[in-house]
Amino acid sequence: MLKPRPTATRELVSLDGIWRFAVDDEAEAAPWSGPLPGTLEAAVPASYNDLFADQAIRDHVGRVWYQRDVRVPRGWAGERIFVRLDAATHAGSVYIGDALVAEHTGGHTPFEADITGHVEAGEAFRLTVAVDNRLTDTTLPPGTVTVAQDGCRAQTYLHDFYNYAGLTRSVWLHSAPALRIADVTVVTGVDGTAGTVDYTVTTTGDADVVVRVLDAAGAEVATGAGPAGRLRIADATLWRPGAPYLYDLVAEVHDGGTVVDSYPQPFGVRTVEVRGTEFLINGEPFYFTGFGKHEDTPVRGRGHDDAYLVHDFQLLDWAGANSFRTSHYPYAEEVLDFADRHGIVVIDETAAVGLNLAVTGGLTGQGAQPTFSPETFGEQTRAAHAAHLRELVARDKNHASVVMWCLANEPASHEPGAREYFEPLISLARELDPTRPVTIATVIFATSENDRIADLIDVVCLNRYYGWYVATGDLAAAEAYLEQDLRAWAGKFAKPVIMTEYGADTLPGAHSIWDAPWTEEYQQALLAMYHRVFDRVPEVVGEHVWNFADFQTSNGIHRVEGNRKGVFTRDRRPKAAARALRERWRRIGGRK
Ligand code: BDP
Repeated sequence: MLKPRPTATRELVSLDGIWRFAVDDEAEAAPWSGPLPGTLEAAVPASYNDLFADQAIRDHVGRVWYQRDVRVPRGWAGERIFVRLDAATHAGSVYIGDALVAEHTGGHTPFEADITGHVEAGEAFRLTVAVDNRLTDTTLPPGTVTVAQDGCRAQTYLHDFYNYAGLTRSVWLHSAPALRIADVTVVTGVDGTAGTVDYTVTTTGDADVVVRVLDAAGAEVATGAGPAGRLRIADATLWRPGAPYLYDLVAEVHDGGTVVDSYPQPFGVRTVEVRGTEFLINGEPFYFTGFGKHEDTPVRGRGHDDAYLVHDFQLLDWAGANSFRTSHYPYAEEVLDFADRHGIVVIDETAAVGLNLAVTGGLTGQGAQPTFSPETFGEQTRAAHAAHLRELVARDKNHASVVMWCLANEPASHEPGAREYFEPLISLARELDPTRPVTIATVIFATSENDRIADLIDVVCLNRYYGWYVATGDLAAAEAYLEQDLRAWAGKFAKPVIMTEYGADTLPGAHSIWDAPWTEEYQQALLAMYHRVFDRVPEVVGEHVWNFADFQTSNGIHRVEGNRKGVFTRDRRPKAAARALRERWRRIGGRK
């Protein structure tokens, strides 16, 4: 689905701001049919949970309502008119006046509705959105809703981060011509000093398609005609990590002498390849330094925030990080656009976190039942996973920054049924995008011996907590475990290995001369220990510390104000480990 952009033929109105808000009262049959009850208002984009000083709203399990009045610009007569939600977490239903115009499940991918038949140019309408935060065994992430005797619902889930919900990303009203560009796909290659650009443009009807490639200065460097083809950019400037360069593929629909639709798709010329135990970008070995992140900030929860976006990328640069993983769900498109423009490499992850009944909120143990079965995660979960993957690839396929798809975080890949569950999804990912490697972030219970899917993926990604959940406080034992584990994976699979999670909860201000968990010295010593081991194992091609910043979790006796494995605090102040990382990563990156 194309990201809406204002062009010569398309207009865009932001619907962000303050909306009327109400928690669902199930006795009320059709809240969308008039103004919402009560006086609450909510900010969009933001998770609603932390906005109000009301525990009942924060803990609410079910639907909430957002509503505002919208006026269609008067010049839009004759255009198609759409409402587009960048995210409704986890499910959204959209009403124009009394009419239901769209329903969508999946809290981290966009959806839109053509509302042309429901609105008039120059007229106002009532826009109401129901947002449902419930997680079940067929949502991603999965969860369970229980109902207590008093009728109150409670939500549990198999991941530690807090279940923030609401209109967490921007909402748009946009126009486009009836005969228009529906989708653009760009795949690039390098041929000597030239860049090759394989493009496909789909349209809503029979149309003459013309494409032009503009360089960053706006000069035309290649042209073509027809819905698909290969263009060549002579002396192309490549998109490189740390040295990004973007072109625009301007797709046009021509009718006689007139341009009836025009859409610019930014792209970078670059290649990605896994060869042997190397991860190559533009044919050169790439070593990932960076973090697993979260979309998580005070007050806004999971809501997208441009100020934090800019600041987080500044901190990545400060720390010498060249990459991050969108753990544990697709991030806002603004984040990937920013990564494209600033040369930060992204491992793009689905929302499939928690397909593992043996892990509950960071505490580990054997699950009571098998993870993959018709009664637990079966066909329906997989169908939801496949649908989500299709939406993710459709949304993110043109981002130069995205170099790999991560299909799941810490699934029970060692349990029976894992192969049957994942094999079709891995094939689907390759079919949807033959150009990018595929991975899965592997849980500590999955060893090189018992894992059932690692041969199917391109890069072995490991989440390991030696020195924290295992061998707590014993870095010597942890070092031995880690090295043995890494060498076993590298030896068996002969693939590149990335440590996609390693870290220690750390309370800023806690200090000790001993190896004492929770202290700033311990976080630093633990990371240094991992780095010594990485430097001894040649197959290791990357290190992503868990986590960039502290983040909110559900309540639990093993969490003190959330997960504290951040190298930065939740308000982005550095812990002691930050400077040590900066020193190492800037050295690796050839900077000082
Ligand atoms: C890993 C999960 C991550 C958690 C982390 C932790 O992938 O989401 O936050 O453990 O417990 O298992 O800190």
